[in-house]
Amino acid sequence: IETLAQLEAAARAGRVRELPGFGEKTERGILDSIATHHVARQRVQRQVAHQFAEPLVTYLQAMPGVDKVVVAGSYRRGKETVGDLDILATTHGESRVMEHFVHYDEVAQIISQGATRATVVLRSGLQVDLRVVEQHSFGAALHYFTGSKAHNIQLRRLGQQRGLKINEYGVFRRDGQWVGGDTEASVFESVGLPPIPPELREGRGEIEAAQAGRLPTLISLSNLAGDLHVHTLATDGHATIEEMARAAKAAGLSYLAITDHTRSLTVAHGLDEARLAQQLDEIDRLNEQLQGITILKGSEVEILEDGSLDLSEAILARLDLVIGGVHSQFHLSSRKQTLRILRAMNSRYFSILAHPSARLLGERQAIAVDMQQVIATAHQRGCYLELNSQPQRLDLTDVYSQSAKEQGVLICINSDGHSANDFALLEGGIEQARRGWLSKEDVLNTRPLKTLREALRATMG
Ligand code: DGT
Ligand code: CA
Ligand code: CA
Repeated sequence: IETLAQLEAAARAGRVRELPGFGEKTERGILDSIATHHVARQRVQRQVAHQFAEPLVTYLQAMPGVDKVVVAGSYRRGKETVGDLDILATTHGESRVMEHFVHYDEVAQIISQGATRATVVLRSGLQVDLRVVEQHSFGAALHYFTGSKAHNIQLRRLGQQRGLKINEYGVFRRDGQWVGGDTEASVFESVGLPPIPPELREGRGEIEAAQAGRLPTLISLSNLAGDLHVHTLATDGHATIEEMARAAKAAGLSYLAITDHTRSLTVAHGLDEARLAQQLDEIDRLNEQLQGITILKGSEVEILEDGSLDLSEAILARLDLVIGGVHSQFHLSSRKQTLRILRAMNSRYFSILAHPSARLLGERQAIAVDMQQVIATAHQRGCYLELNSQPQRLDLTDVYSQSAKEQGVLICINSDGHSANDFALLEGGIEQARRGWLSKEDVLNTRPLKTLREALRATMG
């Protein structure tokens, strides 16, 4: 046995316990360690990291002598997955925050522990760094450890051009004189820039945009007027249409499209034309009863392997919108997959391309599709691309959202909700939209109902 994979295979096959000096318990121990090792090396979904970060921050903040506690790194930049958590804290007096940190109940392993820095691994496998920094360095440290590395390098270069040294301790003149770094804003100000939102700090043009006074006003959750992709009990959802509508209203939305799956997606009890027609009647009934929320008629139509849609034009014509998605045949060649999707988008009734890459984080790679062609087709055809808020999807991704925006293609941020609580997921979609430089204007479902209806009608027939 020479590799970890071979060891794992042998332990799984029960061959380790047969060795002299090894038993079943050792074998199980080996398998557990390997599993932990795998988890520790994997990137963690943002939402999962959030579940571990929040209580840890609360725990640290409750410690006497602790002032600020902030999670920096990719987490603060809103990335859809994080490698580890980078926490910064400031303290006063005799704080024992490091001791407190390494004794946190969830800590499985202490990797290192010093006076101002410690690294631990939580039981979940998530690694966490804590750094205690001086108050006057807090902004510089927050900037440095928020990253990204590409952004930091660019900013440091700007500083050098002005004779300034920028590091995690502050901003310094050549003679060593401290000129800033207590706040993040002071770091940006030292190089003549306005503050750049963490979500944009990927070294993809944000510094140039800031210099030119052209940073976008990023979208926020309160800008969303509705959600155009949810499921109900009729297929794989867990709530009725009415429950979903009431929950959408409670979430501050003014319209909601019901978009259940179609017949070919048998695992989700997809609707055939007769069941969809029944649903449309029920929506008419509910719209007469409900106040303060409008239900739109939609369908998440299967894009079949040849790019045709799973329902007849006769029934599609009765809808307010058609959202088309790929849920099968993930392994087609790039040429076939791209042709398939472009053909679907060019259908007579087609409003929004659902979760364009079909990826499931940690589970399924993105399909091989030429996303630039998809964006160009959305532009020509006059349809929209979804940014799906499911934590495992979060797709369209940041780079393509930015590209769609540049080409004038509107994005639709949807929950793809399957239960009444799922509207909370929209926050995650908004975070990714911000990483994609999107403003309110770039997002279809920030429009009031009347404008939205016009925009959808243009895609239908
Ligand atoms: P992750 O953890 O893989 O999701 O990504 P980050 O961005 O959180 O990266 P991480 O944890 O390695 O480091 C946190 C931040 O610290 C990073 O975004 C920028 C800063 N940093 C780390 N290493 C370097 C470096 O070598 N140079 C510079 N300028 N900054 C660095
Ligand atoms: Ca990190
Ligand atoms: Ca780190």
